[in-house]
Amino acid sequence: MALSTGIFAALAAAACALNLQAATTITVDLSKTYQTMDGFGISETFQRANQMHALSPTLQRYALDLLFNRTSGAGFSILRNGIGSSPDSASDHMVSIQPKNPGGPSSPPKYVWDANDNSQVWLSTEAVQTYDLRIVYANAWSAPGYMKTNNNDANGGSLCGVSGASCASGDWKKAYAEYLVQYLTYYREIGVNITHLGFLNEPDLTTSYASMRSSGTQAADFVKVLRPALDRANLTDVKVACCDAEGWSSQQGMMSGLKGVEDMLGTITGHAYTNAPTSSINTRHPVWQTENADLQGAWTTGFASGSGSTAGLGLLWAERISDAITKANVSAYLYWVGVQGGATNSKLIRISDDKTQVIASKRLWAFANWSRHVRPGAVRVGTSGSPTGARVSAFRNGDGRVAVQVVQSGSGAGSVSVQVAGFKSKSAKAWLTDESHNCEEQAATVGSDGSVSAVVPGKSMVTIVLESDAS
Ligand SMILES: *[C@@H]1O[C@H](CO)[C@@H](O)[C@H](O)[C@H]1NC(C)=O
Ligand SMILES: *[C@@H]1O[C@H](CO)[C@@H](O)[C@H](O)[C@H]1NC(C)=O
Ligand SMILES: *[C@@H]1O[C@H](CO)[C@@H](O)[C@H](O)[C@H]1NC(C)=O
Ligand SMILES: *[C@@H]1O[C@H](CO)[C@@H](O)[C@H](O)[C@H]1NC(C)=O
Ligand SMILES: *[C@H]1O[C@H](CO)[C@@H](O)[C@H](O)[C@H]1NC(C)=O
Repeated sequence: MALSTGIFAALAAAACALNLQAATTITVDLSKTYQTMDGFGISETFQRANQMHALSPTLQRYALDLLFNRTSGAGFSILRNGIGSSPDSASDHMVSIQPKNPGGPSSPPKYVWDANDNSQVWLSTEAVQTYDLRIVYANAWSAPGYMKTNNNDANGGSLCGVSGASCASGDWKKAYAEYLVQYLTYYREIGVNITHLGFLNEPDLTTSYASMRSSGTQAADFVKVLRPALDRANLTDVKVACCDAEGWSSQQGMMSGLKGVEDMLGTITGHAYTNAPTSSINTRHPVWQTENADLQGAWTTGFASGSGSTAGLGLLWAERISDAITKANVSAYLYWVGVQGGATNSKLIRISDDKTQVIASKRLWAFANWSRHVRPGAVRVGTSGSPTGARVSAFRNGDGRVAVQVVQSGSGAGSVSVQVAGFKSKSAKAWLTDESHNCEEQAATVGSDGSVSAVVPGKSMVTIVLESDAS
């Protein structure tokens, strides 16, 4: 290895001390293409954005940078907002833009807009205007209670008017569609274009917070009304997302009911709680994993070890993202919450109890390893060869750069030589995340044949980015 600076020499010495085996060759095949990526993201729903907004200006900026900055943070490309359905803002409720029944489904609507939306207006504006985030996914957990069979936005119930759900008050499908269009219109008026719209969250779960049941067929009944309502409002570019089921197989199970509205849908969305994304969903649309987290585990900042819940370790999340992308064909992977207080791993970044600190976990840096270098529009390409114990993936970005991820779950250190057919690397960089590094640049050596070599420590994630003469 031709190492020029002291730190690289030190790294090489460390690598030698680890007694490296011969380099493993990873061959990237740019002619074998898979899904196109939309990216990575988080949510600040249920008033979590209020917690961020309440921080001191310095900490607020630090937290925003950690989420959206491509050089000092994760560079997330997707923000998932919550569309309120509650009659009030008590506890962590997301208040509806029509908290009171206007008198029936065909009565003139009585919308109320506070231009704040639990600080999601502030957060979205920052993300879009300061950090150039382009994908805003607005997602309703439920319709307001008066539109539902159980007259409550919580505790399940169904939208009045979908098959098998009739109500004395009438059919609310069109009113719900127009209500969602109005929410998007408010955002458009303040300069934030919502690009994706979801009308269900975990429709397979009845719970004490905002929740609404739906089968695939019932979702299709509503999509037939929602799509034309969006088009009438000139929101033709907005993609309808469905259905954010609680687990992957549950979402797979809803697909047959959606067959008839395939043309009206834009994105298929599922969560990974009850079942992980390990196989693809049968659709021609991009598929997103839109919510997953170590919900209740004790707070940990560790990568491969450390105190707290092992389900929150960064390396585990790097592995999960890799599997969802390579096995389940996902175009996006979202954690649940980005920033909030509290002692669990339900978020990537913790606000300390005294609110004087914002603490990033290694989960954030695991996401950063993906998100910074696999940008919206990147196409996943074929690879062969992998160090023992590692997961390997590769993408060609829109700017021509090729990003290769090596997630090494094993404890053995090694080195890799990346070869891309028909692509002569001009320069290359590698970034390391492990117990002691957070996406830090390390040595990547371009050989005379254009291949690139880098060290992959045990229990680490290394992203290698190659730039060709042509790119
Ligand atoms: C991102 O972070 C870098 C490094 O701290 C900083 O120079 C840059 O201004 C930040 N970008 C934005 C959009 O705030
Ligand atoms: C939002 O979309 C409209 C219509 O396509 C477009 O005219 C406008 O420039 C977009 N605004 C932003 C901030 O991207
Ligand atoms: C939609 O666009 C058309 C053509 O620009 C315009 O005439 C119409 O008023 C728009 N409708 C709405 C609801 O904005
Ligand atoms: C993967 O997703 C893309 C859309 O992003 C789709 O066209 C393709 O058919 C999917 N492949 C598999 C194997 O499901
Ligand atoms: C991945 O995350 C680790 C933090 O553990 C960091 O050291 C490394 O630089 C990251 N890699 C990239 C490519 O961002």
